[in-house]
Amino acid sequence: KKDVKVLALDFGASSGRAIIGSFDGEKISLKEIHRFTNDPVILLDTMYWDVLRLFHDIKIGLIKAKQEGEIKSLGIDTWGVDFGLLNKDGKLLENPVHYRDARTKGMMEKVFAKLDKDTVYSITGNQFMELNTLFQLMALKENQPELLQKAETLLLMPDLLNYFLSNEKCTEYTIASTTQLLDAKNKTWSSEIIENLDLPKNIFTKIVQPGTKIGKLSKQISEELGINEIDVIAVAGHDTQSAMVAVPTQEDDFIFLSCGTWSLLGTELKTPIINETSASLNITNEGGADNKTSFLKNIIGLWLIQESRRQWIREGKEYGFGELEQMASKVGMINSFIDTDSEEFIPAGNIPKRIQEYCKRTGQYVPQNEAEIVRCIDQSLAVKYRFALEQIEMATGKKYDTLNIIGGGIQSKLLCQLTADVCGRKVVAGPVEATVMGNIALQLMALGEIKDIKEARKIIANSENVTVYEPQKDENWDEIYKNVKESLLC
Ligand code: LRH
Repeated sequence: KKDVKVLALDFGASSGRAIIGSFDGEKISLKEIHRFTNDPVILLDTMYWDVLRLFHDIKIGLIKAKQEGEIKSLGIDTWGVDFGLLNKDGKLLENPVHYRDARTKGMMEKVFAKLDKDTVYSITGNQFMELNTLFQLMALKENQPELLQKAETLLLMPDLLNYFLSNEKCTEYTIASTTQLLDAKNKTWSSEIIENLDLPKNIFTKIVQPGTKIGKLSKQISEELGINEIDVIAVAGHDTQSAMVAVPTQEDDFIFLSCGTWSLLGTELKTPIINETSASLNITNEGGADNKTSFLKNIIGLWLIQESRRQWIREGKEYGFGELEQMASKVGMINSFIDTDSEEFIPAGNIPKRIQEYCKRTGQYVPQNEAEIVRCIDQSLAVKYRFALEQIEMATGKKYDTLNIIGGGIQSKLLCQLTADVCGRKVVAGPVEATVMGNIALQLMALGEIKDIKEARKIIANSENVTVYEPQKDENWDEIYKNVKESLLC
């Protein structure tokens, strides 16, 4: 049997990992060789990504990979929207800033004063979120114009890390589509947006499709680490889109929920839907692999639990995620729901306190302890998933009976079951390492080992077990959903 090995480097907002994928012609098996936390650093008044530390962890991953036999290539995926700026010598001008930094406050209005909201949506088809690259660049224009003047190149996070490894500067298409600067139909940078906002046009690099071999590991790094100059492949640089490749289905029409720090719920389309309905529902069109479009809602996701956990650690109480879910499943239904995407939950800080204040303000039962807070988050996410699902159905005119959940969030059985119950649909959960699986499959496609995405999905379905959750009717979820929707979500 054959044994082709590639290295996936997957960076989430809370942790990263280096995983070797081995393909024997039928199945992909994974071996995690390095896992590390991704800890943003607040310095003075700015929240940064610790990009040097992340690059150091790539190097550790590469060193550990040496023990695994011949590796053909590597691929990197990260979260969306964030970037680094390079000067004329190709050096980093400033540490990349975290999308949760407050610099984008009020920047939407500033952008819309120059180019109206409808035009921006009709070009990009992107959901408006203050954290999008467009609004981050507006913040730079307003407050650090000298930085933009000095910038010769803008590289989004996966492209920046690819550049550090290979010296090649380019922008991968799926990550470009998270910026709100891309023309969704032409798949090119939008000169209309760039010119109207007076952004420096020259900083944007050429766009390459996922699956492109962009270069080799640089001589300098291969000498430093004592490894071969393997291929550096642009996978779907946007983690959500690498994950999409791993949805274990052979259907053309399906609903997915990519469940990690963020929850991305939507469907896959051949071409973007950009019309009045999608605009009024603020649904995003994101570029995917294989020229597909992901038509989805960005929902705040497990960030609420991750950041609550950090808060409890700050208070001297350290719980594991599994432990928190166990505690929450013992609580049973409580009369406390939040709109998970309410503004106050975006910045880092004391999320449990903000949840309690929200429940008090809206006249509901106030969760009293860690277990009840997690229960409230899981119930509220499940309600938000149904809300998003209905919006996607409204905009596509289709009905979907199964929800495919992929990513780390499926480790919470409580969340999967609640989602099935509240949505009244069957949930198929898996694979847990969807992003890594997709990243690996895209490398194998670039190497000519896998034919296309359909084959990749079949191989991945063959490689991983899924868990099915049937909707239970132990609560009157239709009624509860209707009440929460009317009082909190509309
Ligand atoms: C998820 C994600 C999501 C958003 C956010 C910034 O990791 O990529 O799709 O773009 O991060």
